[in-house]
Amino acid sequence: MEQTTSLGRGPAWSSRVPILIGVVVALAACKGTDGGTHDPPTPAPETVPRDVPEIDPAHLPRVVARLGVPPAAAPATGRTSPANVTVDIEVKEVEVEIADGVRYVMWTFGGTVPGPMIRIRRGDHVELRLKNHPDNTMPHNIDLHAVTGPGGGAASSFTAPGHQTRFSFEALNPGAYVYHCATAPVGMHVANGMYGLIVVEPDTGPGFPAVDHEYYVMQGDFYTRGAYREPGLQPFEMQRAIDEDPSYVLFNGRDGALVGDRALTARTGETVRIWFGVGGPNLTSSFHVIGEIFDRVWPEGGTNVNTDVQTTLVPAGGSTVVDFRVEVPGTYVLVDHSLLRAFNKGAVGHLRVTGDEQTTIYSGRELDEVYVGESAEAALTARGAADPNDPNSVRSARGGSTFIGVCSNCHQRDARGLANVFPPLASSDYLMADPTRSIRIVLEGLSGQITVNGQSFTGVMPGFSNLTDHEIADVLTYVRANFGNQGPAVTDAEVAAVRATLARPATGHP
Ligand code: HEC
Ligand SMILES: [Cu+2]
Repeated sequence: MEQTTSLGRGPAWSSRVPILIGVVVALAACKGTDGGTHDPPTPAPETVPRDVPEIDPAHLPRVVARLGVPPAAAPATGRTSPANVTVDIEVKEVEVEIADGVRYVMWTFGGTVPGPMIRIRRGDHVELRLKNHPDNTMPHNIDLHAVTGPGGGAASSFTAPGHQTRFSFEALNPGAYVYHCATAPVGMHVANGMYGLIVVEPDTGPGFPAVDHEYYVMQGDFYTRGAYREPGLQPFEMQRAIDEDPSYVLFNGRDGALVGDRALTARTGETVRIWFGVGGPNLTSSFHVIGEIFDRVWPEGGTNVNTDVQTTLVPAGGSTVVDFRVEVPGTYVLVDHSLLRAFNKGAVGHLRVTGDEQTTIYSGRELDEVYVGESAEAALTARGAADPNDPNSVRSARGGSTFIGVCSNCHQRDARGLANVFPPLASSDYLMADPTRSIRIVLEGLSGQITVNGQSFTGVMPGFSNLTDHEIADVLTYVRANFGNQGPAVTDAEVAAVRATLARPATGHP
């Protein structure tokens, strides 16, 4: 459809949405009856208005940009006329935790990944100052996709450690734009966390309609020498980056940045907006919120509005803006729907919604019954029966959750397996014979012929090295003390010792 006709820089995006939909529906209807001869002519590119007035920055009011520190979005400018906006950003190279027990040196705009969210208005004159902290080791610069001019400011802002630079630009186009460092090797600077979003509010109408919560989330891929969650200080691994084989795919630069205490929050009945960008350097994102539908999306951070979207594709160096109303309380999971990135590389965040149940929209209890079922009773009973003063009892109970979530998918809820397919863990002579071997099986997987309780199996179990030492110790303690088995607890240290003997994944990385 030639949506460009209705999408000049006219009225506010919000008020234009229903009109646009009306036009599209009407045109579709025409097509159905007379073959679509009513399609409006596509305007020649030169008629797309570039009508930002000539401004003299000296006569504009001076304001200092209020930046958004992730996951908080920058506040709306609240302005109805252009200003001369100062944006100050300091580059800091900092050693941070990328996952529990895993350290990594991030190169950052402002000390965070992503860097601060900048928010201005179309027609603003922006004075951007980049400071490179004297303790830094590298020169850096900034390329803002919102800039019209060579390199988006990169060459003008090239800054050595212990220096600062300044350049100015006029924001000609509205939208949500990525900025990033563009110093060679560019891919490495971006892979080390040097990106953020700059939002240019439209200068006509009220801009982005007001919502109750605005969050700022960016996805990036990271390339450490060690595998996902392998502890210690992990150096950047260039070959992995060239192979586009990240060990981590993360929201806001850390495994679990938006999980648990750090989850995004809202109450039922409220509207939520996520300014979502992808820094890359390599991967695109199939951005999805499990259990929600985006009521409104600005695809690619541009001017068009789409409605009722499940998953929106965001390019590397691109963005999207999604709005949705939350109706039902519970935890909603933000993911890259390329799901192994989510569940095996970290691209998971939580939105925790509190408020009254809305059972006509969603009835959680019915689903609980269907999914948990009575065969899980043993596990649930074990969890409930944990003696809080007995550490073994507590850890065995926690292991019950991992058993249900991971192992029971194949070994079955009652741990009796499936004849000829999945061997039993219940009363398993094979499991109980050798605790160290069972740790290795969980970490590395198992294939080839084995005999369990006199029955022969020739299957393939994948490894679960993504589970932490703690989770593996707990689940083995649990299965070794339930389902007709009786054996001592497995400790974190035993798991760590076995993990240390594993060959590195065969990716060619030392
Ligand atoms: C995707 C299916 C799958 C999942 C999930 C799975 N396993 Fe297995 N497991 C298998 C298969 C298949 C075998 C047999 C492999 C063979 O024949 O060589 C096996 C074998 C085993 C064995 C050795 C044989 C036995 O019965 O004692 C143990 C121990 C074991 N798994 C433990 C676990 C634990 C603990 C988990 C959860 C962390 C788990 N498995 C998750 C498929 C799975
Ligand atoms: Cu840089």
